[in-house]
Amino acid sequence: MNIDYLKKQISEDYFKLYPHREQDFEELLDEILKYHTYMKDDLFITKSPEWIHSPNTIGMMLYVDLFNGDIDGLLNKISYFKTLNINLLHLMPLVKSRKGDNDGGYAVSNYRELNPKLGDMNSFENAIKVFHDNGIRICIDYVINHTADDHEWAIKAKSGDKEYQNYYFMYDDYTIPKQYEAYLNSVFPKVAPGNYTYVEEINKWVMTTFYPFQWDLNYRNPKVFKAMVANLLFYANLGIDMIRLDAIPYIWKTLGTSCRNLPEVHIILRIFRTILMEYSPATVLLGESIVAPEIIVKYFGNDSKLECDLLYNASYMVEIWNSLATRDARHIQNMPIYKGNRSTEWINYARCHDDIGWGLDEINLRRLGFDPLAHKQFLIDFYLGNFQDSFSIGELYEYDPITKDARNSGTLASLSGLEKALLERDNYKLELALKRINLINALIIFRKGIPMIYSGDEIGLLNNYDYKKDEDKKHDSRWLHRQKFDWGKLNNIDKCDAYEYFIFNNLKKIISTRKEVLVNNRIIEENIIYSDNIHVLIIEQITEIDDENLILIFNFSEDRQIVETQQLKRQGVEKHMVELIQGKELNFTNEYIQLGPYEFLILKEKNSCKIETGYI
Ligand code: OTU
Repeated sequence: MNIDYLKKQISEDYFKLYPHREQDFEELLDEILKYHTYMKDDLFITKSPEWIHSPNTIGMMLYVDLFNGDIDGLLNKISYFKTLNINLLHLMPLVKSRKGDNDGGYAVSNYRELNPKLGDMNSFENAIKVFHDNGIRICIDYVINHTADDHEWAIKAKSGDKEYQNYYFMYDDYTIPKQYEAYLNSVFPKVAPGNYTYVEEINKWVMTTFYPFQWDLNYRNPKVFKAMVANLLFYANLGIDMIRLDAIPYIWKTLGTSCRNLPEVHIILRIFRTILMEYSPATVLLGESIVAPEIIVKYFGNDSKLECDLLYNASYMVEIWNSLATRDARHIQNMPIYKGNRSTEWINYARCHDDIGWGLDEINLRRLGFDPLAHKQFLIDFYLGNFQDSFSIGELYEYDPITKDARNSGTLASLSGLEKALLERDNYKLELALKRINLINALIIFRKGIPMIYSGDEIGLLNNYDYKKDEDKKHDSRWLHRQKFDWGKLNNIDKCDAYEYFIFNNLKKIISTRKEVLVNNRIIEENIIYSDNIHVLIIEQITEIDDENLILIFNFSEDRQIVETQQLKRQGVEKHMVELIQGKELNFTNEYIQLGPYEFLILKEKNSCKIETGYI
């Protein structure tokens, strides 16, 4: 690491945030040097972040305790990950969090101690090595917007220590908080309305954008910035490959603004990125910003000023659910394909530990003739299961009885119709639900980017209603889809009449096909191919190797669909192709391509096709 070079790289940005704080800047650089001396040489499986572009990289996110008890339990399941070809694990918050409600671990009491139920830092560090030896990379959360109210800094602040009170936003009365509130929305309007909490012990108002026990950190204080950089380097030193920065849009606050997505956030991310690039180039940053599509993409930065290496493709996720409810693929089709710069990738996912918020592109909706408000209401009702003929069973999250606004909770399987089909003992609906799940998996695994599977979805776990009995969880319907992994169900993946068999083995096949077909190759660009059929999405994937391009076709409806080959030919697709999952051939001399309910086709030109195809 060349500290003088780094200094040159970050100084301009640093002084934008902290004008005239030369002393603090020197302290930051000293801190970076200090951490560097602790760094072990053999930590990283690769020294470059290139692995994020490899089509081989397939992720799974899970809560360590819910998955298999603790870190040792996780290590025992390495062969399970290998069966599915999973080689990137996002371990949900695993550092110490407050007792009682802790927002699923997102209220951190100590960034450097493991949740004692899971193990300790030493065993975790060893586990990372074992995972690396097995070719599995590790991602963990870094909750940077707030700490828990029992973090050491918060405790010191509560004891009256002015230095630590300045780590947060604290006011003696409600005057300034009120001025802030005039411009702010609530993130959790139902369970945690407002952005400030009165803390009796110190008779002060504390900024708490999320839950009242999550205290917002004050990045205007260079000491906070330095401490948070130090934690970042601590994680890099552990050998963590990917650091998920939680809730990035919120980290900088300015009175009189929405306190979301402010320019200073980008500066902070740029500095984080630049430090890591020099400090440990193989460690990548995944930014979590679930906001409007055109705002999300800005967190990639640009070619000269990189920010996050990876971002959640939240817009794609929402468009998948939207197109499934409407059976109208135009929504996804018209979604702008935001290109990050060369060194970035999207994380493609269908479900995660959070709710689905319906942040659709309003201009696109209007263009298609939908009223955005009414349409959002339709989606909320549809995935709740209230809408007539909806296949879904879910719950509302953060329902506002006045505006009727809400988000939706539920597992991939339940939102896709599996729970309803089983309840109604309807084999036809069951068949459709399974096909829908399969389609969703193909949509996230075949697109450019890193697919991230939410643990449990690979065996079709249904909604779990037990959280309603838990005092600390019952107010938060996201627990509907956060449940213990059901290892008993895994026995069913070998029984060919079980739905777990269908879901698991098809997913496995989709993943292995992606790996085989893109071996030594990578997708560099995606283009939409238009047809008259609004239920069908067609994507052309241009790959690095000429003549190895792919055509993906997805039917979003439960009806048979037809695409005229003439329309594809007009857009340059004129080949004798092979479908890679099923093995069938498609000859474009036929007038039509026919698609069954929710069928998808992964097509490659026949002549270039060397891989073995065939159904599971
Ligand atoms: C994240 O989500 C986490 O994923 C949640 O599980 C946490 O509760 C939360 O942060 C607080 O730590 O509002 O509904 O734009 O959307 O950060 C989920 C980003 C959330 C926010 C996101 C947040």
